[in-house]
Amino acid sequence: MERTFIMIKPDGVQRNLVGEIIRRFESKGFTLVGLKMLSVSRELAQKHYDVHRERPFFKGLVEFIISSPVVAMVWEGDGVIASARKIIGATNPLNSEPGTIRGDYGITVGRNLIHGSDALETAQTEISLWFTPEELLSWELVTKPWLVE
Ligand code: D4T
Repeated sequence: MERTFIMIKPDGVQRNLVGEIIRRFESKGFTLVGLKMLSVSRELAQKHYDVHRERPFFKGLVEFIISSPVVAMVWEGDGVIASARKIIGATNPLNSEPGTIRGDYGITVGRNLIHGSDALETAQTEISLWFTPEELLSWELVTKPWLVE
């Protein structure tokens, strides 16, 4: 079953949006299989954003991610990776559609509230970077027959 890594960034936590963000994924019908709150180490933040290491915003991005706790999650369901990206909205919140998380709550790219894996391979890499296998649960929603035919 497809899984994706989702992180509520420090701004999402500080702005009391944890419940609202989780609600959107729950309401959609995806299954939460991993959840933890943590203060991110510089090493983990740098590894997570390694593809952006040479970009001018890299240093500020890492400082931001380690500045205050985040909520890390793994969500499961068919098509969850692409669907989560739609629920999250475009990278720059000024371009995100209303109804998306960034579109409803953000105004600037450096405070865009949430991260979601962008493809199958990155999802797998990020899940194993942020979670141990023991921290991930395999379980089935009792409502599944009412969500999936
Ligand atoms: P993440 O990875 O956080 O889900 O964001 P996206 O996948 O939507 O966008 P990204 O990888 O291009 O950017 C990663 C991260 O860097 C921040 N950022 C980005 C920034 O602070 N300034 C910038 O100019 C850009 C392009 C926001 C998201």
